[in-house]
Amino acid sequence: MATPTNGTVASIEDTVPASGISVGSSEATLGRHLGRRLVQAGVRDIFTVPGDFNLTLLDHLIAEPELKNIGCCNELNAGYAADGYARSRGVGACVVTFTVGGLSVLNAIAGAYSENLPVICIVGGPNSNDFGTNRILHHTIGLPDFTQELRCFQTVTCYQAVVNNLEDAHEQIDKAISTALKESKPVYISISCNLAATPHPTFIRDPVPFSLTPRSSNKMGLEAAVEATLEFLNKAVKPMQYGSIGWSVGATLGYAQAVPEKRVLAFIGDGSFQVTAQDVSTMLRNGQKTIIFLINNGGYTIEVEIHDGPYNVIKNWNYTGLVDAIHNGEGKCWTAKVRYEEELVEAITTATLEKKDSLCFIEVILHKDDTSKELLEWGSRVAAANGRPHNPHDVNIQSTPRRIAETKPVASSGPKRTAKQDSKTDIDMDGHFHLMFGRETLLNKEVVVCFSKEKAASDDEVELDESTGK
Ligand SMILES: Cc1ncc(C[n+]2csc(CCOP(=O)(O)OP(=O)(O)O)c2C)c(N)n1
Ligand SMILES: [Mg+2]
Repeated sequence: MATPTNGTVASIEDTVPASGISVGSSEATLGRHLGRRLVQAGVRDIFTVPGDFNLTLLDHLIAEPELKNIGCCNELNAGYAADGYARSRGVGACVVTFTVGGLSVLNAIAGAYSENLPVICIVGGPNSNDFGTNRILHHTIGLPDFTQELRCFQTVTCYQAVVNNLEDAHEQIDKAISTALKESKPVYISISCNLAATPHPTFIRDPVPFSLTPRSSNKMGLEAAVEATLEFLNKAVKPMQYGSIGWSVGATLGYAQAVPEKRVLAFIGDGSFQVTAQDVSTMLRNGQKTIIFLINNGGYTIEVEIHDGPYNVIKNWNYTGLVDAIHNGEGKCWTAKVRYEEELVEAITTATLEKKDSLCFIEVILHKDDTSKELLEWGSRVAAANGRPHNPHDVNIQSTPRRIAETKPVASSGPKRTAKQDSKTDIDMDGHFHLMFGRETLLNKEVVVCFSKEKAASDDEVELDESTGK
């Protein structure tokens, strides 16, 4: 057995393991170790899509009793779900397969980076023996280059661990997880597919090189800080957000998974929903009872307010029919389509009383021009900014393409944003409802405002006053 390079655990082979795990035990594998580390960091659910490079890893992760596998319909949604989960639990994780999965999840990880979320993105990677062999692997673009995926992740994560040997696996995993927590940014961990099931002495007990002590807080101090922060944010000029549409479906899935005792309300635009709709399936599969308000205004209204054209009109779907089809008789689901205020009020009443244990999907039909003044103003500002005439003297030399080899990972100690976004902030309404706003839909939806006034009555009941539909 090779000597571990991680000095903190180099001599544990002969000691009695604190966790009672012996090297011969099936719990001493790299995969099990990663699973335990995730649990120690606060992860209870992992959002996954299988692929041949990560199958063994998944076996070992789900063997960890405290870790639940939440299989998603695609990697982008798995990443968004980890984002939503991290908003609630302080950390989230997704597991995908090499390159085809990795490049799909990238957009979600970039969003998590922009929003300071510690998302641990785990990729099942190539066999350790293949590194440095110039072999062309499947699921790659056909070049003998294993670093393509890694280089993409370098730009959107604060740390990357490529685990292709057992000696420093422990150290690399700990470094990645602790960096994610410390910097509140996503990290990338690639695990060679042939190592996940392999035991090593460094995996047999739990040295804790990073602090995992629960964060305690002083209630009064916290309230004062929240108040001061809110005041500051309300005055702040909002920064441009990452704003990738489709985020809200996956993020709702992840957030709801993290707070099973609460009910999440999601307001999702029709255009955004069409990007990631599949994972309503995963919500149903996991018994979630979110209320989704699908805002059907027939297209990309935000884009209309910036610059209109035929491309902003989308195909109208039978949204309730789609959700019914996904439901397919498995799980609890209720759908409704509403056009008038009274119908909306009635649907909310049903969703919160009779159907309180079901996933409720309420399609709200709005006129395509039903937008707020703020959105109209915002649209003209964006149009003006995008339409500035070309001025060669203004062109930043950074815009000249650089060779990839020159590209450096994003410095994790870079400037922190001072103001936080509005549309993704979840609002805890007396511990009952959590509102998740589609990034692109908040600005122009009056319907959102009315719900945020309400307070639920008791811990066991979820109530919305009928007047909330106004
Ligand atoms: C992944 C991605 N693709 C394209 C865009 C550009 N975009 C911004 S808003 C938007 C339309 C959103 O439509 P919808 O969810 O129906 O909201 P609405 O504006 O109609 O309220 C699009 C296509 C984006 N932000 N993200
Ligand atoms: Mg729309």
